[in-house]
Amino acid sequence: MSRTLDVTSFRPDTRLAAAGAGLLAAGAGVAAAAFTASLFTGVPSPILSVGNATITLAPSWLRDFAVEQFGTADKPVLLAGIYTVIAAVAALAGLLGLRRPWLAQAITAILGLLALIAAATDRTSLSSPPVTVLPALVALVVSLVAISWLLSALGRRQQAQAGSWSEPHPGDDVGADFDRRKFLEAVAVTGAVLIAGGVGSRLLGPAQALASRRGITIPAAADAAGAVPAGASLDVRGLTPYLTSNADFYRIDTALTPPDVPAATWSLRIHGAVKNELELDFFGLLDRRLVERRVTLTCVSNEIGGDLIGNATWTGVLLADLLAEAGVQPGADAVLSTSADGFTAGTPIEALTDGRDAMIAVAMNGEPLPIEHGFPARMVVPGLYGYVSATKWLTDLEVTNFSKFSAYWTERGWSEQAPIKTASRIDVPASSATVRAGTVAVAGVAWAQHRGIKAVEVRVDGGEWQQTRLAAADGVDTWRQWVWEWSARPGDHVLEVRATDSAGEPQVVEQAPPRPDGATGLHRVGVTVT
Ligand SMILES: Nc1nc2c(c(=O)[nH]1)N[C@H]1C(S)=C(S)[C@@H](COP(=O)(O)O)O[C@H]1N2
Ligand SMILES: [Mo]
Repeated sequence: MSRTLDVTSFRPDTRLAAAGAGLLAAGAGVAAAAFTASLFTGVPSPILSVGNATITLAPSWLRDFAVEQFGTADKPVLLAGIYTVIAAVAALAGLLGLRRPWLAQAITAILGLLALIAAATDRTSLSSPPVTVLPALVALVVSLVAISWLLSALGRRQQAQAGSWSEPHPGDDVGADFDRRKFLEAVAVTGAVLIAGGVGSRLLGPAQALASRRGITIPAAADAAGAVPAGASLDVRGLTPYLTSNADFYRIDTALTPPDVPAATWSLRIHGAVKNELELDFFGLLDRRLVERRVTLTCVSNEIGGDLIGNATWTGVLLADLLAEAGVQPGADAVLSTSADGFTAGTPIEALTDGRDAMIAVAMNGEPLPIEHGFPARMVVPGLYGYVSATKWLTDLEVTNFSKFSAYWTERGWSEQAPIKTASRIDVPASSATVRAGTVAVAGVAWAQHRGIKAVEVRVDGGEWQQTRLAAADGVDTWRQWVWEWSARPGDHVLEVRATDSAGEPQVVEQAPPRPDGATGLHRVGVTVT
């Protein structure tokens, strides 16, 4: 180190204060930038942009190494690394600034410019250039002003009249009698910016996914679902609507609060037994061929007659397309999906590639996925219970074998594989209802996803099975409404329903609880006719 940059002659506490000033200035810049970013929708903080740039620029061996070493923690590790490098450079800048304030400013400016470039080239940003680079600009300005101010208060003795500084002589410990009051003032203000920015962005932080969601427009699907067939919806009071609104859709997951995953930071890795590993970001996913399909989801925990079932229009990318691109190696029989909150599901590759519309969904009923239904992306697989297929907040797909893992619910005593069982439900009359004698509409829904419903029958008091009238079919992946006109005579009666799938297989009559692979039995409703 040249003599003029030699800072070793300063007292340790002066050097500590200088390094601290560098750290504080950088911290204030980073915090103010994070706060600025959180004010906008889908604008990553400069730290995230630098992370994204690092991932883009890193040689593949390094990426592979990181993933191997840290697995799903690779991103936190990367961010920690970025913070560490910035802290080290900032502390050094502060130290060097004791002798050469312009050098500290130059180093700060270079850091800021790198952040600007990373932000400007960050394709995960939902916003356009002026807003995208605004946080980095804030980081640059705040840290530059802060370091200048802190060093001016610390590094040199102030000339009484001019307020300009004398060039120190090498070896002077100018810090020995620095303007302590001025320095503490600068520390207090910079510290306040750091704390306010940090707290502010934290407060807005949990809403990041919500803010990000508001900024997203899902492109029209190249392969649209088309209109619901006329007659798929029956006009019966009290009958469950054919399409379930997002607000009414059942929700099942292990998350106390849904993971907060803004689209800008989301990525999906498709790896394992594949020829070409894929890494997708949200916008890359939207750029692909989107399909739109109506699919009825069902929870394995749904009791006979229960309501853990809903029918929505999903938009997404076919898993078959993605797996074809990745190139599944022969012998693999499962895809292990993992969510941002660590939930896992194992799905047979067969169900993802046999021509059914298994997809990574990004929209539900024409809107970006609601946060609690998996924003930004989830799996939807027609015909399989949710716990083995419908992973929300999806982040990772590993092509593998069932023999090599045990998914979340499988570990807890549920079956490894779980196709949805044919089932039916009576919606009206409601259980224990009292109805007037005469013609009574008995109606409900029946489902056998990916096989389709061929018939629904009803019987009264254990009598003859009566054919009901089915609503128009809307493919095989959705439930089907049915109605039967009952000539109800006074008294207490028991109504029962049974469905038959399109292969002619009737639903299982024998009662069984949901565990381990779905309930069986007939839905029975007792009514009083007066
Ligand atoms: N990340 C995550 N995804 C999940 C779950 C979960 O606990 N965590 N539960 C699954 C289960 S059991 C079901 S039935 C469906 C329910 O999806 P929904 O909440 O959108 O109706 O999500 C599936 N996906
Ligand atoms: Mo479920």
